[in-house]
Amino acid sequence: MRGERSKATLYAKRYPLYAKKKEEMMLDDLVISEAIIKSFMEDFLQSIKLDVAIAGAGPAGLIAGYCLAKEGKKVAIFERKLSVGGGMWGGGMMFNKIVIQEESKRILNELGVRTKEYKKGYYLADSIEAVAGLAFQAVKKGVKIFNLISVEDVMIRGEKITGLVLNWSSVEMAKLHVDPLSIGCRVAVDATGHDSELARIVEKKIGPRLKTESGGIMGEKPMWAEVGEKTIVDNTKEVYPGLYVAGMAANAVFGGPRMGPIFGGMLLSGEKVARMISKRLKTRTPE
Ligand code: 48F
Repeated sequence: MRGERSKATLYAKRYPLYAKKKEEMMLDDLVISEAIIKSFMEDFLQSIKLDVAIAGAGPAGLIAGYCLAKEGKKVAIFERKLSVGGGMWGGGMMFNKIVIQEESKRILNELGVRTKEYKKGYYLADSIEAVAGLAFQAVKKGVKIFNLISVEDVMIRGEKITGLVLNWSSVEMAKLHVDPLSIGCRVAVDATGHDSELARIVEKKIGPRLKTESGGIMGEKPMWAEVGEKTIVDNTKEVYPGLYVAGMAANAVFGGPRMGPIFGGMLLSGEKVARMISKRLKTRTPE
């Protein structure tokens, strides 16, 4: 009480214009800090053992997380950047509109994102609205998104992915020599986009043992929307025991073309990977 009184007196002296009446609540900077630290730590600890760990909060990772959470799975997404949404914000060449096809329109509409027919079979959406809708609905369904955290390695036990190895992106950017921390998962998803970073890590660490034709990463092919949008769904699958690829990472790993600012395939790929994983987790005993 004495401390509170002297704080109030000091405040009144320094900032007479803003000094509040005694009965008004005063904001305590330390309470703000404590609230943030405690709540973050609780979330992080809750995520130390997951059903599904997703690397990358682009459109494919976000929709995969949303669909898995809808099925009651404990899922977290780790995103390197400050913002989620990956390559969706910028539409095509910074014209912030995206195009989607008939089959994937229902996914955006389920999230409350508006779509407008441009020509038969082509729909437009505002890229900002699309990212906001994806992120908001994923979080509301129970997906925990950790931004500013990069996946820098994987854990492999008995020829199966059992977890992801994480570090602050700032540590990575500053090239600081700081050891990471690990989280466990029954299944992991590489939704890191063009760089297919998780599959790349597996290839680098244990050799060409991916489920691709060459055993290694086949590499993304030149732009071709028609083919890219089809192959991305076919290429969404398990690439190493316990590791699935979704979104652009799927085409990068299995050698499909890129497709530019048409995003229907990303959404269908995220939805497909969630369906495959849900089925797998239902039929197998906890690993
Ligand atoms: O690149 P990104 O949007 O991948 P996507 O969900 O969608 C691809 C489209 O945006 C576009 C396209 C459409 O035709 O081709 O490129 O497949 O999102 C990938 C996210 O993963 C993050 C990255 O910052 C981005 O937000 N990411 C990449 N590597 C890591 C990572 C990592 N090692 N750890 C954590 N996040």
